[in-house]
Amino acid sequence: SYASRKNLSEQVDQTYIMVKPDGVQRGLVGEIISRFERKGFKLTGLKLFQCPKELAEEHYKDLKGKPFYPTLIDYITSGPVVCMVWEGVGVVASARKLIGSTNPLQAEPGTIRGDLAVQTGRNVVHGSDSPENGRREAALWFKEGELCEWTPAQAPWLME
Ligand code: IDP
Ligand code: MG
Repeated sequence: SYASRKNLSEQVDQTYIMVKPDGVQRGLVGEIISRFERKGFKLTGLKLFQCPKELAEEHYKDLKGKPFYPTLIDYITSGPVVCMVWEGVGVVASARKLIGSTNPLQAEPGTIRGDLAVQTGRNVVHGSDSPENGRREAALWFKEGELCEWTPAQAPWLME
């Protein structure tokens, strides 16, 4: 049942989703949030935020050394981003499917990048690539106390 499953917190993953500066500038915040909301995942963190360079570098530390790394850091710090944490069973992989391929020209229609973007360097949204990175990134972008523990009223209508 939902009541017993919700206590098995090890089944519930966290993913860090971010509307990048191009998504904010293009007025796509509502559209992007709406796709995760309609799917049925639980929002536990949300803020508009100007990312400092040090945080962008920590977030993308695995890409340090790539030719596009300096412009990636400039891009992510070029204006406000919308930071989110979404939770649910299987949320990390499912969110990556909703987002689509890194290169928007290869992303399937129906995905966020497939519908709303054309270039890898302006691909409007970030999503964590593993449950481990989901937790790491949620903790990196949000302070303790910024995330909300709550039970959406729709929960029993989403999960039997
Ligand atoms: P992902 O965002 O789909 O997980 P990653 O390979 O983790 O893709 O790369 C992180 C971000 O770095 C991408 O979303 C994109 O903004 C940027 N990026 C990756 N590859 C390139 C590239 O070849 N040119 C420009 N930007 C890139
Ligand atoms: Mg990635």
